[in-house]
Amino acid sequence: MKQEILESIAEGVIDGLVDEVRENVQKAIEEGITAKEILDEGLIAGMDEVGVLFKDGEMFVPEVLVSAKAMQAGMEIIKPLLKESGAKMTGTVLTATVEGDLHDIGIKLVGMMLEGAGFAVENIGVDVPAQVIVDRVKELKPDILGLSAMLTTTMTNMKTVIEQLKEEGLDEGLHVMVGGAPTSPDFAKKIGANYAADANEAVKVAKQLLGVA
Ligand code: B1M
Repeated sequence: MKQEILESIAEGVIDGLVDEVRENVQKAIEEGITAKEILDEGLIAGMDEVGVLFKDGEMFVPEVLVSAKAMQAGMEIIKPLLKESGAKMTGTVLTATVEGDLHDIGIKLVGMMLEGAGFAVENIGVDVPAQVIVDRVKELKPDILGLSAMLTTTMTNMKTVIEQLKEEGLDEGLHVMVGGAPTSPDFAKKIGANYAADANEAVKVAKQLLGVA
């Protein structure tokens, strides 16, 4: 019974069935399944599979977004229970689209996939000035800072953020991950960051950085 419910949650996430995931998560709680089990063996298991299907070209961006919505619907129900039980998230990630850049579909997808993998994610929006990002890093103390840029004219602002983090001594113990169409592994290396090509790779890189791969 327990396995059956968890599998139907995972399948609901893969198929993007928001209401069904919500109902099955509620049912799982009533059956005494812990929030951590629902997260790991239901919601994250489903998103893991979505990641594989996305990578293999068997799922596309709109479908991934619907799956992420279903996953988030389940997350909303278990979040308070997870807090109560003190279950540890995989890590904390702060994300932003750098100054001058209004593109956010990609970084939101990255955030959703990271949440699906058990990371706590805070997105502070688009067109975010370096100082605002640095100030939020200071307050939140995330494990990873994820920066996105979709324009060749804004990708240089990623370097500004990293320089400012260094100036304020906030780079110690903080991993910076960058991505977005104009960025590349070479560019990331040059500015002292880690690179991920897409949402799926972002999860892989984030896990590697925190040693939870
Ligand atoms: Co704009 N745009 N856009 N745009 N737009 C591009 C990026 C462009 C390539 C289109 C083109 O000309 N072929 C081009 C950039 C050219 C360049 O600089 N080399 C461009 C341009 C020029 C512009 C404007 C300047 C147009 C104008 O006004 N003249 C303008 C700029 C506004 C600004 O930002 N200041 C502009 C505006 C817009 C809209 C507002 C209309 C809209 C954005 C809506 C929104 O995001 N809310 C828009 C869109 C939709 C696009 C395209 C068509 C699609 C982008 C997208 O959402 N893709 C885009 C062309 C294209 O890419 N085909 C284009 C889907 C998304 C899931 O993929 O964003 O690549 P993507 O994200 C991926 C990866 O990149 C990666 O993972 C994601 C998921 O797999 N990734 C990360 C992203 N961030 C990451 C961070 C990570 C790791 C991975 O770690 C932290």
